[in-house]
Amino acid sequence: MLIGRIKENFPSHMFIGEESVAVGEKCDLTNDPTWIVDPVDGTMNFVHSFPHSCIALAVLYHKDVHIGIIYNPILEQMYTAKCNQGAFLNDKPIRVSEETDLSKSLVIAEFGTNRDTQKMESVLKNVSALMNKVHGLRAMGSAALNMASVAAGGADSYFEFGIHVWDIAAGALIIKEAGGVCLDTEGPLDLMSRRMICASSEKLALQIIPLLDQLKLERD
Ligand code: LIP
Repeated sequence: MLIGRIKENFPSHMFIGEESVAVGEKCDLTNDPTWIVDPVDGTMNFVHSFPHSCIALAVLYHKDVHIGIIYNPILEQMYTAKCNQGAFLNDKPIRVSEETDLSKSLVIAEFGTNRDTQKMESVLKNVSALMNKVHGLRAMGSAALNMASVAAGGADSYFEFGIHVWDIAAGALIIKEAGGVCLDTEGPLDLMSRRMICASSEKLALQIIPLLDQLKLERD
């Protein structure tokens, strides 16, 4: 529905959508104006009526995110950002926390939904590597809302191996506009690399990265 309505107004634009890729469409990020759509992020939560799922939408041009929107329709929370114009929750400005000390940080270490043995072992290694080094660990089941929580200062960092471009594109801009950082665990952010860490500061992200198991995954 979203893609159909947007196409009526922008017929030449490109689209990448979780559901479109699931039915065989290409996941090809070019320099063209591209809308990246995840109609339901946190699907497992949605199925269980756990009110932590959302719609995530990003608009990219030359592979840079220019607009990011994450909307939780259950709790009526709308996170938005435009490039160089700040980040907002329901039109009120948001900002990342000022925490830079890992031992005082609330870190989101998402489990994911893949039950592949290597993936599950990697998740457990990361949880056990971090458990006694952080103030608290969380996993709430929506990549986009996890990023929104870091942007709004409710959590200090979130990382995951196995996410897709539609899970993180909108959040990447919202985090940046809220003053935080979003990185690949092996360098600058790469939206297609299937791994990402975001944090209130680079200083905090760089304390977490060396503790993580670098799971190798096929790119989007
Ligand atoms: C899911 C995420 C979840 C993450 C999974 C998956 P879906 O998205 O939001 O937090 O752990 O890797 O990407 O499938 O619900 O859109």
